[in-house]
Amino acid sequence: MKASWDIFCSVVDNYGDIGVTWRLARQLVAEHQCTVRLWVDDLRAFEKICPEIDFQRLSQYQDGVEVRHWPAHWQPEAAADVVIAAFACQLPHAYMEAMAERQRAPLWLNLDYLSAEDWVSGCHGLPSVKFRGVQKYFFFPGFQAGTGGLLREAGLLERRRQFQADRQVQLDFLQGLGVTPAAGSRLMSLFAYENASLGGWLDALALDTQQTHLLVPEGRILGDVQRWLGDASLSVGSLQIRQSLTVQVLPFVRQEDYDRLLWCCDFNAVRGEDSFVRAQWAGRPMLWHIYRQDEDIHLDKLEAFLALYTRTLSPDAQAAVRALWQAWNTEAAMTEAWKNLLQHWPEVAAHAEQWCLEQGLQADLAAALVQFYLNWI
Ligand code: TRH
Repeated sequence: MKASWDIFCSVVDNYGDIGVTWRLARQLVAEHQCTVRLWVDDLRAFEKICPEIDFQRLSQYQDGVEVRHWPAHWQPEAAADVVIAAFACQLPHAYMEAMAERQRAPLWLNLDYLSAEDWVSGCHGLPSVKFRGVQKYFFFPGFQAGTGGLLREAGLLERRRQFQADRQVQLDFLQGLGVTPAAGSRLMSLFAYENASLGGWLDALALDTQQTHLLVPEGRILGDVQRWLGDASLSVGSLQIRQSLTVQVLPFVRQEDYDRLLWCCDFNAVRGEDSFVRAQWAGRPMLWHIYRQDEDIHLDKLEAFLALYTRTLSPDAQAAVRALWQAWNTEAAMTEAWKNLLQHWPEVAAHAEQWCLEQGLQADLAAALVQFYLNWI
């Protein structure tokens, strides 16, 4: 009998928590034939990335996953063989009791945040706390050997390459979103938190000799885009042109379409955790807006990733990527940093594909979880 899995997702803010757990749940069902319940406390956030979700239903099936609303008042439920608390969320006490009462204790894991820091491989898989004899373990995603790897569905990179090799398929997809990029223009996507340095970047794009078509899914950066354009009415569907720059606001699309959007673009600005990984699978140059944490500890995470990501670039290209990412994440001037990156474009573009290939050689996170369970039993 295949193992049963319970994945608990508490939506703190934004879409990363549900984005990651939904991807994982689907993959465990589709590729490992697991029985999966995904417990989510905010189905409205879920609906944004998967429009089929009916936020009023307590229980529903989507892609073979049993999606359960995680209620404020927990009703008794039998515990599964494997229990995943995503991003250190606190399980209902009664559920923990149910875990302890099982004849055979479940495997209990905390699926942690993604980080490229060195300590991650040393902590991955270590025991954490115990509850009435049930041991919890740390499970860390990561970029290096010894970590739990990254979420990557089977055949993802092949599908991405086929899509990128077919210009017509891309144009049809973009047309479905109401996007018609001018021939020869640079297509870019922008998904970010509020960022005071956006204006300087948009200035550089507007004054560039090459045309840019910038696609902005609705969200937190929109206020900064509005301010730069001087158009407070900017909303989904709006298209504005300033010199060489066309800015178009897109609706928030379903997760699969967001992937396709990333695959279409020559450059992707992404944020958080899940879109950051998806941009890497797109194999295109990118810019990461990291989720801000207290005492600036996110800057150490940024540095750790940059060190790993840029290590095979030439010193000049390395400095250019580093300067751009640091400016974006410290809200410093972007104009010169962007112009400098353009000087190294061919190298940075080739490197994005190379990095994707290298990361694609690792075991993916769902497979690593299943293996961890098999080793544990
Ligand atoms: O939304 P985020 O900022 O989530 C963040 C991070 O995960 C962060 O680490 C976490 O601590 C915080 O939430 C609470 O960024 P992220 O991780 O990229 O998640 C966005 C999800 O939304 C991702 O699954 C992609 C998806 N998405 C769509 O499905 N459609 C869209 O149009 C867009 C722009 C995104």
